Amino acid sequence: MQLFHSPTSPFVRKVLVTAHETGLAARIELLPANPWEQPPALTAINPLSKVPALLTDDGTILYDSPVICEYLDSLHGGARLVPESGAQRWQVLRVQALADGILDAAVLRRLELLRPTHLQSPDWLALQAATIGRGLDALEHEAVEWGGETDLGRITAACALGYLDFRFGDEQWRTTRENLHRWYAAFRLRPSMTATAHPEG
Ligand SMILES: N[C@@H](CCC(=O)N[C@@H](CS)C(=O)NCC(=O)O)C(=O)O
Repeated sequence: MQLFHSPTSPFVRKVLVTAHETGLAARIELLPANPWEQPPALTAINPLSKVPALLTDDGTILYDSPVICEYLDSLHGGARLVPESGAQRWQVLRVQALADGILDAAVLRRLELLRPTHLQSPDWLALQAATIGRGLDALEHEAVEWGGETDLGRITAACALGYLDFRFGDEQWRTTRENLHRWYAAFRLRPSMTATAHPEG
């Protein structure tokens, strides 16, 4: 399998963490891509020019990260990261959507902050920050019962928290979110997380 990859993308990291958790990491070849440059090799696979995008061994094209992660989850014989049915399935998918939404807002905020200061919109930045804050509060509620087990929702949550530390490290999301803080302190040490950490800086 070939995965269009950027080391700073939290959505790519989510796919890689999933690959490690399912024992499939060694089967994935990483193809470096800067999606913002809209490289033809990537747009030929994903017309949206977003990473992650996956080309499977039989030539099937898959995006975005929820689809790729469910595909990987269908390839292994261990416990499913997305339960196949029942209330647990919908809970896991909801947490994934929540954490993906936090990431969408965080990436938008990051992009706005990369623009020249005089072009930045304080209202837009405040809107994204508010979305992230409410999302984290909801995750804090979800995390009340989280222990050492994993699933795709928690993998996505961990990648969201890792991205906030990576890009907004001076902001104190932990201060008012004791459950998340406790849970993430342990989850971030999983081999799947340490093997996929964002680069420094
Ligand atoms: N919903 C997508 C989001 C992917 C995404 O936003 N990726 C960013 C990098 S972090 C990207 O490639 N952006 C390029 C663009 O929007 O042009 C997923 O879950 O895979």
